[in-house]
Amino acid sequence: MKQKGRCLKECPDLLTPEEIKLGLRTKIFGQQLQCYKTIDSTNEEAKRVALAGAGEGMVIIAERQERGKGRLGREWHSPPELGLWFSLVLRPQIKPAHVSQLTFVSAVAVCKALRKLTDFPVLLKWPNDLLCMDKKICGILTELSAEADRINYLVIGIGLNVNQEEQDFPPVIKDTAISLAMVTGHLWQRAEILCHILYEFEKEYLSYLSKGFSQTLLQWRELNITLGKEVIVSTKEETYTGIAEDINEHGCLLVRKNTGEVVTLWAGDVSLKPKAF
Ligand code: BT5
Repeated sequence: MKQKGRCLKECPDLLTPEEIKLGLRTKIFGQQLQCYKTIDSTNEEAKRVALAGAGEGMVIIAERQERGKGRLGREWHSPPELGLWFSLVLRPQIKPAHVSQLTFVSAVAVCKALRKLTDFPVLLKWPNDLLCMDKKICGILTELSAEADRINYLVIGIGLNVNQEEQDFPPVIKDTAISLAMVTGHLWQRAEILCHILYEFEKEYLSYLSKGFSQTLLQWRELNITLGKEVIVSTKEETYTGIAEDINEHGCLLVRKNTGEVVTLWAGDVSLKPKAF
């Protein structure tokens, strides 16, 4: 029996519009699609096409990114033909202040898609990481163009490690990164995974637009690894430890510092404090 998404020797792992469209079950997401062999960053290209008028649901995908990026200009390692590096153009009619909610909508959607595909307990780490076996398997980068009171467009970039082996990661992330193949012990067909993700993402997005953020939050709370844990918080200004108590309706993390003060965290890096033995 063919396992979902499993890569068989006789079927090459192609990431072409034809291959992707074969498995697409969405109405909007990915119906317009541009595939590149090499690009600077799919987020950058998505912003360019959005500026030129690309409609909601346009997907930009590349085999390889020369300048794949994370938050704060950090590098996203995007080697050729081993991962899914793609970006989606969205034009939601929501307040610009609510834009970070979309990062959570996409994280929940990708997490659900991967859990359905692999049966592995993929977990969410605030604000934009997906972890498997305590290592990062996927990162999400949301970028926004807005006026004071309305969104022009939003780009959500998703980087998912799929078929890398340990030696494919550079030394700097070798101990903290993992791929689907490393977790499951076999290679995957990226086009099929992409179709699953786009399907879950569209469902989650439409449900968010009609029902609001509260049900995303409920799901995020169920799938996350951050809440209730002792965490180390690093922001531009300071580093401190505390307990991650909850997230609020904007997706901010509420951290109780050891002094008792509760901090509302809009951005920053959070790592789980290792337990002392
Ligand atoms: C993120 O940033 O996790 C967001 C990554 C988004 C990448 C996608 S790929 C498609 C689209 N186009 C782009 O140019 N970007 C998006 P952040 O939380 O800042 O994490 C970045 C950190 O993750 C780096 O500093 C490394 O430590 C680590 N890292 C880099 N590449 C990685 C990889 N392939 N797997 C796991 N960790 C990685």
